[in-house]
Parts: sequence; C-alpha cells; structure tokens
Amino acid sequence: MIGKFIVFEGVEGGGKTTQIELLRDWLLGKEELRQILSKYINVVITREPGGTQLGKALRKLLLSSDVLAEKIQNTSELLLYAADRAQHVEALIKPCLERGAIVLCDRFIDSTIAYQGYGHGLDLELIQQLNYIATGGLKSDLTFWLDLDVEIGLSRAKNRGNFDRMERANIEFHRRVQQGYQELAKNNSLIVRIDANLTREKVQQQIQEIIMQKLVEWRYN
Ligand code: Z5A
Repeated sequence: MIGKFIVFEGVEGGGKTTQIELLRDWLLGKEELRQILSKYINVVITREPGGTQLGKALRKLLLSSDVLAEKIQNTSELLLYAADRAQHVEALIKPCLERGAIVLCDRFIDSTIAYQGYGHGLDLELIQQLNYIATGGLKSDLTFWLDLDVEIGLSRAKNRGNFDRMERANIEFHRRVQQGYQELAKNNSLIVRIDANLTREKVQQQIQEIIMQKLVEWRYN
C-alpha cells in the first residue's frame, strides 16, 4: 500500500492524543518536509475504539459508565473491541492507506494484547487470532509506545476530568497493562519506546526524530 500506518500506544494519560495532533501539525507545517511527503495525499487522524460510526456507538457502550446497568464481561469486551477494529480497518484505515495517506491511529492491536490479555488475563493466543481476523493481517508500519509511570498517566487522565469506566479499574490492572507493553516492545522491533514522562515538547522531539529517519527510509517504498 502507498500510505503509511503509524500507531500510538501506551497506558492512559500517556499523551497519545496530544502527540498525534502535534505530529500532524508538524508534518503538514514543515516546509523542509514538503518534498519528502509529496508521495502521500494527506494525514488522517483516527482512533480505537471509535474511528467509524459503528465504532463510536461501540465506544459509548465500552467506555461510558452510564449506558449499561450491567457489567460487560471480559470476553464480550474482547469481541466488541474486535468488532470495532474490523469495521475500522475495512471502512477507514485500508481505504486511506490505499489512497496514499499517512494514518495516525490512537491505539490498535497492541491495546487488546495489553488490556484484555495482560490486564484481564484473557488467552494471548486467542487474542492474536482475533486480532488477525479483525485486521486481515494489517500491521502498523511503526508503533510509538508512549511509556510513562502508570501513576503519572492516571493522574494526568484524572486532571483532564474525563475519567471513564476503564480508567477507574484498579492500579494493579494498569500495572499489568504496562507490563504487557514492556513485553510487546521486547519482542517487536517495529515498536519504538518513547519516554513520555518528559514535557510535551521533549516527547514530540523524540517522535519527530524517529519520523524523519522513517520518512527517508520509506522514500522509495
Ligand atoms: N482499550 C482496550 O481495552 N482494548 C483495546 O483493544 C482498545 C482500547 C483499542 C480508551 O482509550 C480505552 O480503551 C483505554 C484502553 C481501552 N482505556 N482506558 N482506560 P482512549 O484512547 O480513548 O483513552 P486513553 O488511552 O485513556 O487516552 P487518554 O487518557 O485520552 O490519554 P492520551 O490520549 O494518551 O493522553 P492525552 O489526552 O494526550 O493527555 C492526557 C492529559 O495529560 C491531558 O490533559 C494532556 O494535556 C496532558 N499531557 C499530555 N502530555 C503531557 C506531558 N508530556 N506532560 C504533562 N501533561 C501532559
């Protein structure tokens, strides 16, 4: 595919949304990048869950505490994230990549491994299979793992005022999620760790440096 698929991952409050927007502005605003970016038609920002209409409805079910009176069971939750992803890949991500866009995506398959696998203890092999069904094998060209202390991330998310259902889960859950990301990064060279404990500007600087190298590498492929 002509486009490139760049994913941002990590525990909550890690600054994914902030960094994705900063990166989009930098890519579109930097004169020196114009030539190297000319093969891409645009930059698209999206997220999981919630990148499509169906995804938005699923996001509400999954994350708003006031929609359902009953608890979503772990396996049902896993399947809902998979449904969101299948729709997202087919209806939005693949068409954008085929047209030649750079797609910046807030969370993808590694979130399911970290949250449902390491966090809730669901079978990792089953999750890999489900991820494969949902994506048809589509992988990111690059994944940034915004790595920061779980406590700092949660306190940032809390200060932001939008404390959703998942974020209320206990701290041990979030530590297991963090361990999931550590394991994923160990075993996948396409996952680049970014120190997200730093200021917004310093975090963005690390991301821009990696993106510069990648854009040069991707120039002819
Ligand atoms: N989930 C799942 O379980 N399984 C799956 O397969 C998928 C998802 C796909 C929703 O994700 C939930 O879905 C998520 C996992 C689960 N769980 N929880 N809980 P989401 O992406 O919608 O929400 P989030 O991951 O919790 O993102 P977030 O809390 O919005 O955080 P963020 O996007 O990484 O950070 P931010 O919004 O850019 O920043 C948070 C605050 O910190 C904000 O006030 C910023 O101004 C501030 N900030 C940002 N950077 C900095 C720095 N560097 N210093 C200081 N303050 C900063």
